[in-house]
Amino acid sequence: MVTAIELEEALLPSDEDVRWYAEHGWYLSKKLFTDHEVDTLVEASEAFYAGARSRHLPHRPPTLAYWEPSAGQVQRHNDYVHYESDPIAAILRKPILAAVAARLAEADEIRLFQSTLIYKPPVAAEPTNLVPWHFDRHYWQTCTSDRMLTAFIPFHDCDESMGTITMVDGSHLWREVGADDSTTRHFAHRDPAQLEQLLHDNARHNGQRVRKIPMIIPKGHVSFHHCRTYHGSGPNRSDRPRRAISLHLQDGDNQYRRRVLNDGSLVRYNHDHLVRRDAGGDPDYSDPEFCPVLWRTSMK
Ligand SMILES: O=C(O)CCC(=O)C(=O)O
Ligand SMILES: [Fe+2]
Repeated sequence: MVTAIELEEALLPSDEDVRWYAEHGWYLSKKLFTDHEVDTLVEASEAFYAGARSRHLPHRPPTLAYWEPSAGQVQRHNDYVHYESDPIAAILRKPILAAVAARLAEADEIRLFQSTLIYKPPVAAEPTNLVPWHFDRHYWQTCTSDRMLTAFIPFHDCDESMGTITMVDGSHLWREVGADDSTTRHFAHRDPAQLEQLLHDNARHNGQRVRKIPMIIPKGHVSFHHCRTYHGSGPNRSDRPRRAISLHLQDGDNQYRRRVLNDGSLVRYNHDHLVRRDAGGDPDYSDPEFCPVLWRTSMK
């Protein structure tokens, strides 16, 4: 008889999958969530959009993404959804998800870093639905770790017609050119054409061409990407909303670091306005209220 533990182990990336991720910078998981769990995410997100909160953020940090109904039919982003919605957090905390991340990142511990609830309305020409090329490490310059990664969790089968997440294969291994302080700004505040150009400049600098891989993600499966993998996504040309959560994850070693821009100003991530301080007075990225531990290998 197959035990529950063996079943779950079969969902983990194999050694070959881990090597694949190291080489390509992305990985499509097996079915980690049941249909029921995914359907619960749809219901809980609709409740969230209608105003349901388990608790509110104590205050809104300056660059918080926070869609509200008054913004209308644009792409919706809501950060800290794991903090504000217990029904959603309960599913995001499913151990197998972070166990997969731990294997990929080759880390003993995985903590939640951020979660963003995302909704692309089914409007083919909606400009805000486009996610320009970027990599997540740019937003996390106050982090010490280069092993952070993101789990992209759609709430349904997700393909190109819905504007699924698209990876630039192997780009996490590139050396970056043209990086300046503007890379710390979120893609929603930058010019997409300029970002497309920057992607191609980077490929050329590394003697590579841009290979775009749209992730075809069946319901319950999860797409993972390394924090230096370029990715983006296109319009939602389907007749249904594209619903997802981007779950950003940190390895146990990640910590805050001071990062000063050329003009002398300090880079600040939204956590820096919310989390507790460590012994040295710096933001503590292991504050269990905002950045709970999701997996420790010793928990196995
Ligand atoms: O919504 C998308 O297609 C991209 C989301 C994203 O940038 C991420 O998961 O890091
Ligand atoms: Fe991203």
